[in-house]
Amino acid sequence: MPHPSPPHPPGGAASRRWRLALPRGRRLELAVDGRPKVMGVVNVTPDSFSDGGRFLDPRRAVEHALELIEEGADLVDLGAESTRPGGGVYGGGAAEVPAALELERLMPVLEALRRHTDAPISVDTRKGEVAAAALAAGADLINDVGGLRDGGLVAAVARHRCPVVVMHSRGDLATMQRHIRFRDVAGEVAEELAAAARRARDGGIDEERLIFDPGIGFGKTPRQNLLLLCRLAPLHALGRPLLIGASRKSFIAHYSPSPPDRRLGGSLAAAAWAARRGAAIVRVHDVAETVQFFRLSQAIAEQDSAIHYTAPARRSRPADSAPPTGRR
Ligand code: HH2
Repeated sequence: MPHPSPPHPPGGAASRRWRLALPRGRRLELAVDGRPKVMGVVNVTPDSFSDGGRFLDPRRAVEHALELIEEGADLVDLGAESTRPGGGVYGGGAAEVPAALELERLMPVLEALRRHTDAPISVDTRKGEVAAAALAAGADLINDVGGLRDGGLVAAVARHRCPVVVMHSRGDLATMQRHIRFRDVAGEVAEELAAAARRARDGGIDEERLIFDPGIGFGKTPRQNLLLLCRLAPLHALGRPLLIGASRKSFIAHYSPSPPDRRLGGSLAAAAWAARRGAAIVRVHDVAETVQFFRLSQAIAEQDSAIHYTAPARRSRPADSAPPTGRR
């Protein structure tokens, strides 16, 4: 008798879809379906933890962003300030960058990239002044690792009616890895993101513009990062799409010592768990490899569900143990 399918791993989130409106009438379709959208990282910084200095030249940064789109990135994330936390396993934190310098690095890249592509462009910033200028220059969404603590940023997002990634973190970058205390990390992160959602609502941002992110590596121990990847249910209960950014982060090296540019295996393992637990977007440095990973995972899964598995036979010699009639 045919068996419907072999047991799939437990813990998959219920399937859901969202259509987020982008500026100029475009849309970003997101879903919980095991195949997250891939956000490619472009750091226009001298000091980012994994690619600092590589794309500080605006031409190189634009070329790199276009390469990532060519490789299959669904959206790109431009950042002009490193947000590497200080303390713990992370060493010294990144230096805080004044808005004027962040804009000086960002704007030539954003403006040129906007002329070359219609792909969604996200800008990774914590500052209202930078968010407002970026949105006026054609950015499609804001990625705020500050969790909507800057009133100017909230106002800019509300005015432009664009999506915003609201990432969880506590305290400031310099100290967040030093005083880490959670009793129930996923539950508390979800509660604090719900508080950010209230700040959004009070500042005039519609709920349907929010994307939540637990902030892997931001004020969390390596084990807490694993716990978050395993248990996204309290964040799903907020009812919005989730983004996970685990790519090349230091917790990978905690379990498998390696420099940032040798953490692809760990990054893919984390992306796979994020997908399995229902992330709608993964933020990654290695776009081609991540896209290939998800395409193959999906192809294997589809093949797997097309196979008619047979129940263990009750006869003394089951049919599928008969000697092969041809070469295998
Ligand atoms: N991580 C980093 C930066 N921005 N944004 C979101 N939403 N989620 C993240 O996990 C996240 C983020 C850190 O990575 P990177 O940009 O490569 O490094 P740096 O901050 O040193 O530039």
